[in-house]
Amino acid sequence: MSEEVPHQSDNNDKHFYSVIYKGCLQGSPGIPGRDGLPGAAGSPGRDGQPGRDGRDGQPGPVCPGSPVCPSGYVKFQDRCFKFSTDKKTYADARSACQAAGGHLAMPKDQATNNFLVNQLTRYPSGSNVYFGLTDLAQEGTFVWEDGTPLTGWKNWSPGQPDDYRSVEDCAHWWGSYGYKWNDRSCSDSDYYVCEVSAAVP
Ligand SMILES: [Ca+2]
Ligand SMILES: [Ca+2]
Repeated sequence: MSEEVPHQSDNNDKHFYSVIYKGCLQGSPGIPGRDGLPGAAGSPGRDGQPGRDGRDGQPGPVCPGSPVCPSGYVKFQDRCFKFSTDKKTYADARSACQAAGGHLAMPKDQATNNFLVNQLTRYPSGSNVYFGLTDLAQEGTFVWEDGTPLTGWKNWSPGQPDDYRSVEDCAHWWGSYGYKWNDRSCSDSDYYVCEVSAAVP
């Protein structure tokens, strides 16, 4: 049996050796730690400068223009019509249209006739308006200004043409009868409508 007695010298020994180690011995460097985790993304940078404009493209193919009418004419399909502001006899009206490079209007079909008749409201109510159709060459045989006979669509007023008093050879839109057609004395002065073809400029 022994009493446990504090070893006074133990602490002194430890202190002694620790002094020796501190002063003379040094351990090897530790192993570097592992890389840290990536940091958070930074703020976006500022916008760059705009790029330069690209070069112009090649010109497209040249398309043919659509036909147009001379000044003062109204267009219907590929034809141009001019409504007179004066009154002339049929012969003088015909000459005026020819001098302008055309002829008196030829409403050979219902669509053309309707288009023109709808424009006649520009004239005083009940006006008569010449177009290009006569039986001057042979009584009873109506021929268009271009020499073709009237064989197709027609729009005579009932009872017309009647060659009234044997002097009526020139056709006109009859204002007193809804602008249906009538034959009339060619020496009467009336409004008239000229026609030219639309042309590609
Ligand atoms: Ca006649
Ligand atoms: Ca008549």
